[in-house]
Amino acid sequence: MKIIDLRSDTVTLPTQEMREAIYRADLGDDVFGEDPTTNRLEKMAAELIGKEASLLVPSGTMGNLVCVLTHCARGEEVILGDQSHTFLNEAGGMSTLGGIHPHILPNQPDGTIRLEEIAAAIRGDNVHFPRTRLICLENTHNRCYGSPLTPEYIDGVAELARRHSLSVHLDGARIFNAAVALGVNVKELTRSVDSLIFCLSKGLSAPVGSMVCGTSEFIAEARRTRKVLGGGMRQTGIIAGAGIIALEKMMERLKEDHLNARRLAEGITKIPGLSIDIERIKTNIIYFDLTSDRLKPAEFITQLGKKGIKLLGTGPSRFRVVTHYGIGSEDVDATLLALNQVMEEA
Ligand code: TLP
Repeated sequence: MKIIDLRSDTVTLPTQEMREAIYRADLGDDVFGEDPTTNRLEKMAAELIGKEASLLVPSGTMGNLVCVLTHCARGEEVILGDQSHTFLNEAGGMSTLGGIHPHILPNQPDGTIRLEEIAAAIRGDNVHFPRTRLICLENTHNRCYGSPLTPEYIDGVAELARRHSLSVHLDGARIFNAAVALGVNVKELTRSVDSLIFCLSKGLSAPVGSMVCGTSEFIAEARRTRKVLGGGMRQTGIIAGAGIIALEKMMERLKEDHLNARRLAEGITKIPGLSIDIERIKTNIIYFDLTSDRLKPAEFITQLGKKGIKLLGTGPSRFRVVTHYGIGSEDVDATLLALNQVMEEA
């Protein structure tokens, strides 16, 4: 039976070309800065994203942590969304390892945080308060239905940050999905932030790796922070080789994932017992709810699993589905058929 794995775009397997690039990669010791393939990837990534320099890290989680630890000292405060991946899903790394204080503000349904709420949250100079140091944004916003933040919004936050001598970090794990969905050059989404990460291992299908991007000075410091976290790796050309193919070849096709997500979402609107807010589907992430009480959520997942469909439960009766390189148009049809059958059989 064919397995259709919709749990995440992290499940993507490397393409044949990536496997060949891994096999052929020129290698050296990256802690000495001597891995030629990694050096090439870091240069490429920085140019593509419009920053002076970049740094390969093993994961998005480490990338965000490296950035937060590089920007902030112990006792300083980070303003971030209450639905952000960094707040919800990164094991509290900033406070566990950095003594950094997260100050959460509500994410709006489109993934933004209201400017006036950010402005009101920035601390004044008072001995009672932690010092605000950084604002973090997320684009696309995973928990907010993969919503893309616009260049205008990001620039607005950055302008506010500048006025208060704060920095802005962007968790751009899926930044290319945002650029494709908005039809803008990715540099428009990154031009005003001080640092960002993006992931090679999600929609771009590389097996491992994320890139931290910023000024040369910031990246030099981030390299030290990465070492502290044990993220200084050796012959990383093995990872970078696939990463280069991800940047060269895998971006154009992200629009297919968005079309497949849209078609899947439209199909779900027609299935009795399931509910979806179709207007919110703009990239490759879908959330929908089970509204029928004929089926328990756990049973819903089990029944779909028996038909080869894997999805993620993300709330009491809420599910997440993510389209990606491993999902073709025929898989969208098969998923809709399975969803219909499971609901009819209930
Ligand atoms: N997200 C994963 C899970 O952790 C939920 C997923 O399947 O979506 N930022 C964002 C916005 C992310 O969605 C993720 C991964 C990360 C950072 C962390 O990346 P990794 O998994 O490489 O540490």
